[in-house]
Amino acid sequence: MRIQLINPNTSADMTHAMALSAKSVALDSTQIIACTPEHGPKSIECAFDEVIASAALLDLIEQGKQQGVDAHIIACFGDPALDAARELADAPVIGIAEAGFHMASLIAHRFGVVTTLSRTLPASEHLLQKYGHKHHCSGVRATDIPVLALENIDPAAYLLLKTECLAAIEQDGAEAIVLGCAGMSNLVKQLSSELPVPIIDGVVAAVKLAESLHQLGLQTSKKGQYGQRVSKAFTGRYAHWSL
Ligand code: 5HY
Repeated sequence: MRIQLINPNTSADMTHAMALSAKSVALDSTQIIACTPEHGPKSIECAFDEVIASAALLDLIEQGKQQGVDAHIIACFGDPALDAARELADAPVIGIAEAGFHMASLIAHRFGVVTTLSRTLPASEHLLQKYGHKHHCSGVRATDIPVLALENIDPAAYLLLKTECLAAIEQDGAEAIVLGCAGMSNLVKQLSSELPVPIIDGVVAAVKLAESLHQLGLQTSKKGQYGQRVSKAFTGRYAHWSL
C-alpha cells in the first residue's frame, strides 16, 4: 500500500518529523510518501494561512492521484481542504483532526484536545461540531506555542504542553488527549510515558485508519457530496483545473 502523507505547510523539517512518526507505525508493506508544498505558509495558524495553503495542497492531491496512491493524509490539524480533496480523489482522504477524534472516541468516554495558538480554538471547536464529536470532547485547550517552535521544542514549552494536558485531565475530565498539531507527532511517546491517559497523535491515527480502509477495499464514495467536482473552465493561474 502507498500512503501519500501531505504536510500542507512548507516546513520540510516538520514533514520529515511526521514521516518518521508515520513510518514507525505503518505496516512493513506500507510505503509512506511524504510531501511538502512548494508554495505557501511556513506554518498554518489561522484561516488566511489555511486558504492560501489549500491551493498547493490540492495540487499535491492531484499529483498523488496521478501516481496511483492508495490513500492521502492531510497532516494539519485544521484538516484544510478536506472536502475539496475528497471531491478530487478516488482513494480515501483522511484529515488528522478527524482521525484523532475518531480514535479517541473509541477508547475514552470524553477526550480533551490540546493545541497550539489560542486563536485556533474556535477552528478546533468547529471541527468537533462538524464531525459530530462535540459531545465526546471535554474541552479544547491552547498552549500558545507557535507551530514552528514545536520543531525543536525547548524544555519550557514542553512543560507548558504537559501542564495543559494535565489540566485537561484533572480540571476538564479528559480521559484521553488528542494532540492538536501535526508538529506534536514526535512528542507523543514522551507525553504518553508521563501522563495517566492515552495520548493520541492524529498523524499515526490517520495512517492506521488509511491502512484499515485499504485492507477493506473501501474508497471515497463518488455519489453525492464527494462526487466529481462540477466541470467548468478555470482561468489564469488555475487554468490547469479546467474540466
Ligand atoms: C498543524 N498548523 O497541524 C496546524 C496546527 C495548528 O502548520 N500544522 C500547521 O496550530 O493549527
